[in-house]
Amino acid sequence: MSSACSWWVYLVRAANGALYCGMSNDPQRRFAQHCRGQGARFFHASPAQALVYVEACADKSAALRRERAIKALSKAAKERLVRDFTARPAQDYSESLPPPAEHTMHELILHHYDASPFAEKTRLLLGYKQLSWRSVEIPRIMPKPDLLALTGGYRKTPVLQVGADIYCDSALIARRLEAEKATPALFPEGQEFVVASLAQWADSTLFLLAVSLAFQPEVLASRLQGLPAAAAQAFIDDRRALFAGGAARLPAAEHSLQHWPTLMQRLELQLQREDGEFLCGRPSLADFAVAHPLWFLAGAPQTASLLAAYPAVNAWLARVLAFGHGSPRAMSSAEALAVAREATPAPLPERASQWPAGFQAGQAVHVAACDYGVDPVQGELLHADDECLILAREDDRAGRVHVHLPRLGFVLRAQ
Ligand SMILES: N[C@@H](CCC(=O)N[C@@H](CS)C(=O)NCC(=O)O)C(=O)O
Repeated sequence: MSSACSWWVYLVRAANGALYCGMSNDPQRRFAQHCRGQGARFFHASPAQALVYVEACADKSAALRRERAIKALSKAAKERLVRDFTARPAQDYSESLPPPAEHTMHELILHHYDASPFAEKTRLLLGYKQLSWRSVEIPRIMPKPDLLALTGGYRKTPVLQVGADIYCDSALIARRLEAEKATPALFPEGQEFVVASLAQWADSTLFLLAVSLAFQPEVLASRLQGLPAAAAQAFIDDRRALFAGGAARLPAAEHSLQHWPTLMQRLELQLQREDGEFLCGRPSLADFAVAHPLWFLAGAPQTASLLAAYPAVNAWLARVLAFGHGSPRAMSSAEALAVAREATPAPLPERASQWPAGFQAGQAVHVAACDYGVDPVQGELLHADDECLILAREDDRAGRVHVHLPRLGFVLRAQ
């Protein structure tokens, strides 16, 4: 076996004695991730303890076949593999491991501003997971030259940066944070679809309803009170432009005012149940997604009254907000650009690529949100799987970056 080979199957022993089989182009890094509870739910039941078997494969598809074959073996046959492997002379054992790849741990950098509901959702996710992060304040309206140097065109708030990897949209950021730290989970096992779908509904329907209530002319006027007239007008013009060209429409305030109590009453009834501490029993992404539009309305006296009649909703909202924001430390946008420039994008995910029909690796593409803020990101398509697209792009100020965008709610087009 030669260490020049780039794909491996491996077995990891969990603390309870069970064996986990996986494949990777860097089994030691993979093992380190498993030790942090990442990369396989298997280790949520019992933590990873030792990398006990590695086998070199000719290429990725050979590794996939071998992984399937090993997974199909009986426990006794897997134990035999481990015994024979570890019984080999020590030198042989270490020679068969690939050289450890160089991986730098980068800080989580959130580009956001205080008043943004989606930023508040993301700050609470960071608090829920008790993560440390760097906070870069971005402008509320265009232009956002430093942010766009990283994203290549995506302008919405927030954006997460990890070294030279840029994550657009809070739904994808949630998945990145789950990969960063598996517990406490945002997608509790067995509830992944329900949680993601409820969050998607809240991030779209419920959020737009809340915005239409907060942007009623007299409410908006008092929200913008204190701003010079020109700045208030610039904000209004910016938000009008934000919705140009996208599929989303703000509901008329007249409709939202009539629909709002029905939704609040449903939420109230669900939360009044004895076990109604959180929407799906234990905390999940759904709580944070439903909470941020309510936080937005609660933040202004003219709209806070829309929540007043729902005591269980208020108690639940206080519980969600009590997760706090984790440990942020300010960073300037210039520093964040320097981090991107000096970093190398992380290796691409090992998950098999799911290319959308008609697209392939290396193609020049652009990707844009479908709903609003549809400014496209252009780049070279590197990876596509069920949840995300990754584009590579070069920027004069940010260097080579990988921009990660969600599949859902975004459209990919050939350039
Ligand atoms: N689907 C996006 C929506 C983000 C969004 O709409 N953010 C608002 C602020 S809460 C925004 O970008 N407004 C315009 C801006 O900040 O420039 C996500 O989940 O991140």
